[in-house]
Amino acid sequence: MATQPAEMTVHSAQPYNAEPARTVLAGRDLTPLDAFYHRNHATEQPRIDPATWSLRVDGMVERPATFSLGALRERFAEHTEVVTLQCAGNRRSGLIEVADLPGETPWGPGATGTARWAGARLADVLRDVGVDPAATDVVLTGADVADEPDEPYAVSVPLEKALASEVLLAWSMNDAALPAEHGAPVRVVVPGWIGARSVKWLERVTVADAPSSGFYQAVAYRLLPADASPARGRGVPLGPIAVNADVLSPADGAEVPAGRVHVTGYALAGGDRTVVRVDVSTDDGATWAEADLAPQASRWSWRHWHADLDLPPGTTRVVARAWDSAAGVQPADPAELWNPKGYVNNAWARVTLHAIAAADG
Ligand SMILES: Nc1nc2c(c(=O)[nH]1)N[C@H]1C(S)=C(S)[C@@H](COP(=O)(O)O)O[C@H]1N2
Ligand SMILES: [Mo]
Repeated sequence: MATQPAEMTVHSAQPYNAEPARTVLAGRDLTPLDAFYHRNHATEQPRIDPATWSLRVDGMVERPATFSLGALRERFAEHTEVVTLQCAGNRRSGLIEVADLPGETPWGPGATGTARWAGARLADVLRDVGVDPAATDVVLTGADVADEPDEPYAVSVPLEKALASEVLLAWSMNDAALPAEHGAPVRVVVPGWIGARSVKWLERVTVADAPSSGFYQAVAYRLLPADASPARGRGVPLGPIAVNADVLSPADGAEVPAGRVHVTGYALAGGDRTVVRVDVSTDDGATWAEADLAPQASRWSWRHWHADLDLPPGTTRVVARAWDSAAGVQPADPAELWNPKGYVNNAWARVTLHAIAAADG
């Protein structure tokens, strides 16, 4: 079926940061490649020739090794996981309404998407080279270098997560070769964790006894108290995603016929939790109704929901919140979670709908 390429909201061309409209994400377990958000830090996307690319695995390992793409694919079994990626900055625009966040990309609801990823398990590669028992972290380094700071994109994950069977070195996305802009030839996919840990254009895996000292681990992607300013080592590094949800259809501000309105959205539990309930409200949370949940496509994916609401003519704000399997629920107010880098806005989802009474006669 030929479809038009999805229209993206481009926040910046270089680095390329873009997100789809929320309605494009609605009702699909897998996000089409042309509607998958892009989040980059470097001005230029690195140009990598897969024929000469190699992955270096070093640090606290018994047998440091270098794998060509062919060697990686031949030596390690391919595994598939359906995983939702979500940028820590998703929904930042809701925090900017509370207080400005100069210099931070004003992401709407679309800095998230779900794909079927296939590749080698990072655990299999690490076991192959032999991990030193004193190691605690795994540093993942990409090929791209931003203007400021002038260092490659590198972050780390704790060894325990790196060894979990769901963490992939992916070369395929939605049954196609991984697109260059999503990190080809090989990217990391760290299910349940903020998108920043899923390093694209992977070049090096370094086993270590400390987290990465790089900018994106030690300064950025950390949760700070509201009155703190970012500094090396301040705040806590963001790892597992917090429970979140959004309304995906109708669009925010849409005009709909008054009466029964079909509202749909997604919920994402984050970490290794699952979505257990989604509530919707048309009176700002005074009363709630339970939404119907679609199956969760995988432990690592979002779960779509829908509800039929009876809307009177006029303007109604539809509110939604999700609960996860650890009894976590979204907070009501973005002001409660405002933080100086504008991360993890998981306040209740809110869209405004204008219901139009049917014309008589
Ligand atoms: N090498 C590299 N990996 C990266 C990034 C980057 O800028 N460079 N951005 C990270 C962030 S913040 C996110 S949210 C995801 C976005 O992945 P996507 O562009 O494929 O959607 O990639 C992560 N991996
Ligand atoms: Mo991100």
